[in-house]
Amino acid sequence: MVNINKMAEIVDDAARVGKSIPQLSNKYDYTLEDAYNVQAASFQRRLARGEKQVGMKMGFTSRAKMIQMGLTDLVWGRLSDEMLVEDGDEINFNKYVHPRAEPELAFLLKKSLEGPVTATEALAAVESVAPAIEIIDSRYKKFKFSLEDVVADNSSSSGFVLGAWNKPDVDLSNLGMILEVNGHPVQIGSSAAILGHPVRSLAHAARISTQSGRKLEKGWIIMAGGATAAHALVPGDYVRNVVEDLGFTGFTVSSR
Ligand code: 0L1
Ligand code: MG
Repeated sequence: MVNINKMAEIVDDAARVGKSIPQLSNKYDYTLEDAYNVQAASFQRRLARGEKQVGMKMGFTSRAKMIQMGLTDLVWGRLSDEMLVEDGDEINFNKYVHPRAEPELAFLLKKSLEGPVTATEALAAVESVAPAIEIIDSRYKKFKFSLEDVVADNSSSSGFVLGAWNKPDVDLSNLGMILEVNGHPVQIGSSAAILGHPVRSLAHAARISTQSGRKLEKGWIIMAGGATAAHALVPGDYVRNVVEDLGFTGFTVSSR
């Protein structure tokens, strides 16, 4: 028997204190629809604690990510204001289970976006675009999960870092993206790896979010998804995502 609220409590507690849990699918037989309901209920617990939804993340948008995790479906998750890590700030490794970083692009919306929309219509709703890093942190032991498990766990969403906002008049189709740790490239990719063009990811986000009952809101931030595989973090790392024509953003991992 699927108990959405109980499952939501389990993943939310694990995320709140940064502890690992067994996969929910070891104990519960549940569908993808149930998994998104668990995600919604778990995010509701964040809202009840005073957090605010500020956007949405798209996941598994590149082949490299799909291959790394062995899953092939797009997933999405919800972003709260509490997940924002200021550009140049420090994160405490001990608050995470096993954090990883992904080089991404983020879109800021100047108007709401209701799907389905074309990529051109999606781009017309963009106020600005920024180099970004997603900090993912699966709450499951050894970063192993089924599609349902990862969706229930807010698609591993944990933090996001944003660089300076740029006008969206740059050609976003094939920008070089380098994820560096302590000045050394650890992942090299292109914005083209994000569904062929990152604006496609935004159009998918509008469609999926609308289908699930909420359009994308004006002022929301949409994380387009990783352009490369994710990189595992350790204390002492200074992580940067450098994006051609857009600039860079970064953060430090401490163990305090
Ligand atoms: O691309 C992504 O952000 C996917 C996140 C979920 C899977 C993972 O934890 O790697
Ligand atoms: Mg991501």
